Amino acid sequence: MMDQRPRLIVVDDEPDICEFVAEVADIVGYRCVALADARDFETELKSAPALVVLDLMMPGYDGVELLRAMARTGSRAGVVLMSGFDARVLNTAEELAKALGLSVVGRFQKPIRLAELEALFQRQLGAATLARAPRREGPAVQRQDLARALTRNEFLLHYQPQLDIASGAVIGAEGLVRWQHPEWGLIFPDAFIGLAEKFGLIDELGSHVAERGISEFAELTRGWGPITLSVNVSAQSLRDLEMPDRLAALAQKYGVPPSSLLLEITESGLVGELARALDILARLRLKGMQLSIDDFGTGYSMMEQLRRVPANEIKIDRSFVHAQDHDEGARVVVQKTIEIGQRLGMRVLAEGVETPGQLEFLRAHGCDAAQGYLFSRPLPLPEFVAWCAQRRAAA
Ligand code: G
Ligand code: G
Ligand code: MN
Repeated sequence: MMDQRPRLIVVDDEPDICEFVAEVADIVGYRCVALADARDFETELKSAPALVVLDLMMPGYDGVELLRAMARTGSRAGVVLMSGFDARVLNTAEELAKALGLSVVGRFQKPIRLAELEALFQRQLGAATLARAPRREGPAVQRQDLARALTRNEFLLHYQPQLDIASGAVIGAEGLVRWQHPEWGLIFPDAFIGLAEKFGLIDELGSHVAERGISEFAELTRGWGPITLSVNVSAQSLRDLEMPDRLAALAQKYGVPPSSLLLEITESGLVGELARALDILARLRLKGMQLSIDDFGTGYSMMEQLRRVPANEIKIDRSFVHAQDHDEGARVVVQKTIEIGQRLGMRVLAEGVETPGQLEFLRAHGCDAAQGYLFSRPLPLPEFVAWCAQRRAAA
């Protein structure tokens, strides 16, 4: 039988890297071709790979030539760039690839972390499978697909740990929804949240996610002491006046203190009917739940958000956390956000922390908490349980 798995090509002159990438790709579900020598690259491109992972700098050849070859042959593969050089080289290569009409889906500075690579491959695999799903006209996912998935209970949560920076203790987790489709495999939220909103199914999906999260979390953390569960709230659900009562009832049903629930709100939640959104936010707090401002710093007015949302936590957007390495502006935003948040009595959490350097910077500026691939990618429940157990045993 033909191997139906999407193909992935990795090109790197370091055999260890090739092997590492190939192993991760295989576990996630790709058929991988590893090339230590770039001469065979164009031949391999003919097999229409879904992903191409490229080292930018190889003896006698460079990644830029390979990018040109991809453009010349009209390749539609997602490109993942790797480099041992600093971030600026990657920036330039990424700009070039985009200018050539290629789609850059990831970039890595060596050393490459397993968690990051695995997360990227999984996400792309879901997208590749959806793109190839036998489809009618119209959007890849239709209302009936989502409605059926709700009745079949196909939405589940992956959990990503959140750590106290000073003590290293696990203080919470963010629950992130995934759709486990029986044929298409694991699908990430970018591919269906917007559609659920459009089809008017987002409130129902939100309730599903909340119930699943709260019940699993209650079971999991029994006897652990205080730990919080964060869930993302769609901007649209800030029009759903029943939401605070529904969440409070769920907390009660599963014996979870409402204060262990953190609802993550983004700025877009405040652009609709403001009075209604504020009514809902106020009542969530009055019922004992906590609020977190997600993606902080990316909105048009941070001050306005801080004034309006009775938040307990600010999550610094990962773009600022990453740019910290090479962008003074980003460093200032991070420092000032920590300062302002703490002055206003909020906890400040940095998201998307990927390197020890980023963590050190955050620690040096007194940031409270962190979340990111440096610690763990979002994990399926059993793996999250194992991760926490190991972490607690090591402490
Ligand atoms: O989980 P990922 O790893 O892919 O998340 C991508 C985006 O999807 C994030 O911006 C996150 O806020 C959003 N998201 C994840 N889970 C949920 C959810 O349960 N509800 C809503 N509305 N958005 C979610
Ligand atoms: O804030 P929001 O809910 O948008 O963020 C959640 C998203 O961030 C999810 O897609 C999750 O998989 C992703 N994510 C979590 N940790 C990291 C990280 O360290 N780096 C990057 N690039 N993404 C991360
Ligand atoms: Mn979030």
